[in-house]
Amino acid sequence: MINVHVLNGPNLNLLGRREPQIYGSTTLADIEKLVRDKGEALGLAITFRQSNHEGHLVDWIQEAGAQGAGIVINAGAYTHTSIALRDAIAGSGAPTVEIHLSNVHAREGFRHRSLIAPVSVGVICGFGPTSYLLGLEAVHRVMVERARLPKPSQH
Ligand code: CA2
Repeated sequence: MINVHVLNGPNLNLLGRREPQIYGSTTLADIEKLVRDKGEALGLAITFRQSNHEGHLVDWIQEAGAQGAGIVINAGAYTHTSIALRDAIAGSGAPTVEIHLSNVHAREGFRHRSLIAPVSVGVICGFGPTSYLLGLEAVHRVMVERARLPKPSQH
């Protein structure tokens, strides 16, 4: 069975309770339910986590890599600052899709740069909670495709 870890960074625990004009009224628990339903439809095993602490996210990325799992990550503000997350994703070998609720490119300049995008398979942003479902579908497709391709020879 394909495993996907859906990881959420700082302040995403506040979703639906503050700043609804930017992030909407859906809570992280609502998003988890949507992700679990979509995961079931795709036949995926889902691990869904949130932390405000960078090191927890690093540990979870390493764990996903060790399990051969894929990652869908909304790293929140760490997206724009964290070399540690970038190194963890690169080192994990886990196919990773970066996602955001908001269209970060339509917002402040400091949100236009992502340190994790260059080590991710791709980026999805601007679709609200649907970004999570698109991210899940994308990582699923990448993992199915990679499993189908012959392994590169060692020579
Ligand atoms: O759009 C996204 O998903 C973001 O990752 C959200 C982050 C932001 O720093 C990124 O630039 C884009 C912020 C998450 C904070 O969420 C809150 C929710 C409610 C109230 C306050 C913060």
